[in-house]
Amino acid sequence: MNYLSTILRGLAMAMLTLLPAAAIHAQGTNYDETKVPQYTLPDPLIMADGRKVTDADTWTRQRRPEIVKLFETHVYGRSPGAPKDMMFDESSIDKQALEGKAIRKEVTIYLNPEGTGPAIHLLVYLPKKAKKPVPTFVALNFRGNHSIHADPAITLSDVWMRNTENSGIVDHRATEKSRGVAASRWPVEKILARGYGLATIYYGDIDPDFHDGFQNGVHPLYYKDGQKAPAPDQWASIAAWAWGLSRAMDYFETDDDIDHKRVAVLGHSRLGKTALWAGARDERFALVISNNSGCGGAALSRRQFGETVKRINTAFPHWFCGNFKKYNDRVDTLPVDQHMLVALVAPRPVYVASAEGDPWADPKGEFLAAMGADSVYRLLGTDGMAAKKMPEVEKPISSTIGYHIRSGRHNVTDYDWQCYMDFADRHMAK
Ligand code: GTR
Repeated sequence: MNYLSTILRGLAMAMLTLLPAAAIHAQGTNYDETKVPQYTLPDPLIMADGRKVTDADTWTRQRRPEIVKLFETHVYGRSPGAPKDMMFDESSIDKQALEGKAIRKEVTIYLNPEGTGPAIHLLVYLPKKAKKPVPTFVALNFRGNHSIHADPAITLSDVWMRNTENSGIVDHRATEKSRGVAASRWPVEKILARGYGLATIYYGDIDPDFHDGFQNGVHPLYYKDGQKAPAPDQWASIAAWAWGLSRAMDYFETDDDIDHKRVAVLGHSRLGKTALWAGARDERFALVISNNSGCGGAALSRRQFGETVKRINTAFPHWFCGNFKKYNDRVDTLPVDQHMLVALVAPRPVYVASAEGDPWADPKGEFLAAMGADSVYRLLGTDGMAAKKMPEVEKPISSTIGYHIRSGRHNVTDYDWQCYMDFADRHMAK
């Protein structure tokens, strides 16, 4: 009974906070462990032609690219490379931000020299007292850069955003009242005090999160003559957001204050799915963190517990590539499952986090996907995941594959951040 009420409370809260009406569902959702279908996961160490991968070189040269391609073709879609002539405009730098504790930079990333198409606004905070380039967390945000901190000097976003309650968003645009509305998820001062930088972009700068047939956002910049929408194996929104994170990395490589070899990419929920795909594709990210990413993120699709592939493709037709829809009613035929996404991060440290009151994201499925990457991590000479079964609440596992489940609902909390920074201290040493 207790568990049930935690589940119900968690669900209700999750729906109330972020979700558009279309995402309110639950009917027919399976939350019963005994009703999880029998399934066999594809083995990350068996090539499509049946050969067994027994050495690191074969993984790196053959199997890894094969799996990347499978995810591109069937799940997220192929993305273009980096634009040739990007421009970085450091539009503001304040060396006395946050009462002298921080350096704040705002950088606009233009995707071509004409500055046409979306402009991506990157907000960076660095610890003022750093003597050398700082390791940095980068994460997309849901409600605009100005929402992560009440700092009045952050430029207010002026692009489309979802009307969410109590966020000061009026007619899909941020207002002064939106400042700091998401601050509880972004412990900026604590991050800086521990010697890390923090960089963030509003995800809607890259592609607004509604289905318009891919007319806004970055997709049209890459259409061939006459093309009106991505092909079924080309990028949709999650792949575009992940691509945007790589553009932030392009900028970090030019900024001497940031240690671009020690950048951790992090994301929550749909942006956790995005962080995993970004980290899987772009090996410049040194560490990858998935916070409550669920279906299409860290959770195994084959379990069909909580949100399913069919449900996500129906509620959010623009998130995954066209081909992913083919698996709505036959996830067992997917050539990949999400443990292979986690495995693509190997041997770099990866952290998967769940919340007890977030059954929609299938905590157990998230744990099993993290564990399912263990064989690859070990093949590559790391300690993989130092657990065979799901740990108790708030007992983090801090091997190269990290994991925790905490109490509470679908959210990003100080506890999560504390675990991520401990994990980064350990695996991305300063
Ligand atoms: C939900 C969706 C989840 C998760 C969440 C979020 O509606 O079903 O997969 O991504 O949104 O991003 O907050």
